[in-house]
Amino acid sequence: MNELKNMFVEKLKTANKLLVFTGAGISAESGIATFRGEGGIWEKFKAEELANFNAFMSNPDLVWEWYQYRRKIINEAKPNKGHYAIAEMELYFESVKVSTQNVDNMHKRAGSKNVYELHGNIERNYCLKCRTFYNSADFNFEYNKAPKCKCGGLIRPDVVWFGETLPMEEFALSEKAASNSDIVFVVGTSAVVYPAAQIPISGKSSGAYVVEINIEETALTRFADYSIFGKSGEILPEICKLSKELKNIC
Ligand code: BJW
Ligand code: ZN
Repeated sequence: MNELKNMFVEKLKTANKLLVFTGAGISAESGIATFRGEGGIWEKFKAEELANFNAFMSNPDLVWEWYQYRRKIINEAKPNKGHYAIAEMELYFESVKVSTQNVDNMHKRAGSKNVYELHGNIERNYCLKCRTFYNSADFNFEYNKAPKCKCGGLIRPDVVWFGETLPMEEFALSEKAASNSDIVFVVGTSAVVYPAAQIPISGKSSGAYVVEINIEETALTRFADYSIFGKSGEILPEICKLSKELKNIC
């Protein structure tokens, strides 16, 4: 165990480029529920019922209400120590990129500069018919009625549902960052949803050292070079502090 820790410290000391790949668990300590597992939002709602296009077309108001409910929680939430630690790491490394499956904006709000949003952003919406974009903050959308565009088309959240393709550029840049990184941190994700879960694996195949931070074992654990079990809001600030010491930045 100590050998693994020593190896991690050595890797951190010499690393220049980092990719931090995140999932819902990093925002759990901000009070935003995860998708799966205990306390997950999908204990109450089935994923298939809500996060896919057919569900939206057959019951747009129900799916819309689910997003409005989550938007309210996200808007009232604040980034936590884990998000801030990632943003601070930019001071200690040549490059720190964040590839997130989350739609909650927390990394940008914490100050991270290079954020790739793989599954969209809950603040944005667009019209299915004419593709006009609508930011939730600029419109007083109803809570439980899916809104219509001025052209008459239905407005949907700009997020990636099951069966839909990920934004090509964000995915390609994440894959590139994974392959170019010295360390890929994988934080708070069950790593079961593809193709996003492919990103740390691509990093590993290109020689990156993969460090997982999670409260429990995941589908990624067997690929990780080093797993740290604990809350990301506690572990990431420790790694950030250690990085500062190792890089001799006072
Ligand atoms: C902590 C913590 C703390 C808690 N500290 N840790 C069969 C096999 C393989 C693939 C497929 C298959 N059948 C279908 C597919 C494809 C499908 C897929 O992967 N399905 C699997 C579930 C089986 N993928 C897709 O459909 C994707 N598109 C695609 O493949 O396109 C190609 C294609 C096109 C057309 C036809 C066919 C193929 C799209 C996937 C989109 C996922 N969208 C969602 C919703 C986004 C919008 C929204 O937010 O509403 O994205 S689903 C949901 O899961 C969300 C998340 O980003 C994503 C991942 O979840 P995440 O982040 O890992 O969260 P959790 O809850 O799972 O885990 C939380 C973790 O945190 C846990 O490990 C905890 O322990 C930990 N934790 N507290 C640290 N304090
Ligand atoms: Zn329209």
